[in-house]
Amino acid sequence: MEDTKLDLRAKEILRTNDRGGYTVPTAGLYPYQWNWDSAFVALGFAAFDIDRAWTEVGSLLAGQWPDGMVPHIIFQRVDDSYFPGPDQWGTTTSPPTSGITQPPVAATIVRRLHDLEPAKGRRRAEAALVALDRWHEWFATARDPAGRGLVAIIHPWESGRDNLPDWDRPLSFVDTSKVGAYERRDTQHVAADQRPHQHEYDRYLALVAFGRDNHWDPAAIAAGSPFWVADVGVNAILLRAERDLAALAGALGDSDIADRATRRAERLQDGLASLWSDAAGGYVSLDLRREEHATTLSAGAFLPLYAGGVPADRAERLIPTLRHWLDAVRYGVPSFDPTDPQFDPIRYWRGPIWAVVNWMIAEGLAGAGHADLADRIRVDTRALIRQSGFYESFSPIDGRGCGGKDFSWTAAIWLAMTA
Ligand code: 9YW
Repeated sequence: MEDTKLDLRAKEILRTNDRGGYTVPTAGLYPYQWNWDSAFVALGFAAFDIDRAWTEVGSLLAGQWPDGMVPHIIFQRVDDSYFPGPDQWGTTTSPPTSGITQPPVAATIVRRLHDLEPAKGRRRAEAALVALDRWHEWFATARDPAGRGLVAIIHPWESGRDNLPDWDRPLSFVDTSKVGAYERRDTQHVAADQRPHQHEYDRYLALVAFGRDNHWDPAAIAAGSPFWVADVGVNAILLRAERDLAALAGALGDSDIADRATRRAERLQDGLASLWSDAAGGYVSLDLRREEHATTLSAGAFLPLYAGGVPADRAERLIPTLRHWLDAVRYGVPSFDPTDPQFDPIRYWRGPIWAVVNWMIAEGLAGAGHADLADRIRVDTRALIRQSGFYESFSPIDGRGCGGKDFSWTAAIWLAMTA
């Protein structure tokens, strides 16, 4: 298909997945509103309908909990085609939500929406600014009670990179003996070899039960969650989001929020530095219960470049690694080290390429003075979509589309990379 037709198709996918003020990631597989999907969807809508982009941000932030958390799923309209649904989460909001969060990319996108048309977006940017500051403050307190500059995730789903090999070891300590019988829905929509394994799902559900049994109380979760890990992706995305929030607050004249975001960013900058592993040759996640760094690199290793502030000697190690990865596959960027035996080109976050991750890595590379590599990644992303369509993810080996089709955030990134 020609690019102009793909532009139209991308817009059509966003319109079709729009359920009235919020957008589902894809029909069937994911029938609700997901947190970071909605943020990227807003970026996509911004290319042709800025009002609709702000509406997406508004419906996402309307799901914010009283304590500041913005949930990972908002169950806007109950739909049995997805499991686990509202009953398993046992939350008490209306509409119901899950009990966990997702990568906080929203502030970065909101800053962009504001900057596109500052006068027009002012009122909605001011409303979003307050909600985003509360969410980031929740991260700093609920997820970093010791103040070490690293926020913890309590579930692999919070990383947005569900079955990354990084979680295998921390998950191995999760007790599944009380997980009863259940029926997975994901494998009814997508081939099982492109989805997490059953033993992972059992652990995902055990962690949902832990949170539900503790009424999603942040203190109880911080004290006892069997999974308490500093994901390099979430920490880098949050650091970038804090910097963008500070800039947005500055533009809107809110010095209190600008100061708070700047202070939180400084703390995160120190924390992120501690995720560097000389042995792995890059930034990796850290199991905070056992003080164990992950031993292999994922695409998350490059996200500190997107956060900004990576020291030159570390950047000088990351860039050749990225080039080496790109030499090992046909398309970049694989979600996991393609030279590692755990790499699997079609199994979800253990190898496939994700357009949204490519967007962040390309932004980071461009900002760090590597325009050539940023361009290469944007070219690859667009080539994948031209070859296979708007899939959820893509094989780095042959470019085939994996997971769900007509996927909102893939359409959004097509539009964002064209604009
Ligand atoms: C699930 C919606 C979500 C993404 C996540 C992705 C997947 C849901 O889909 O999680 O049921 O596994 O891993 O990043 O937000 O697109």
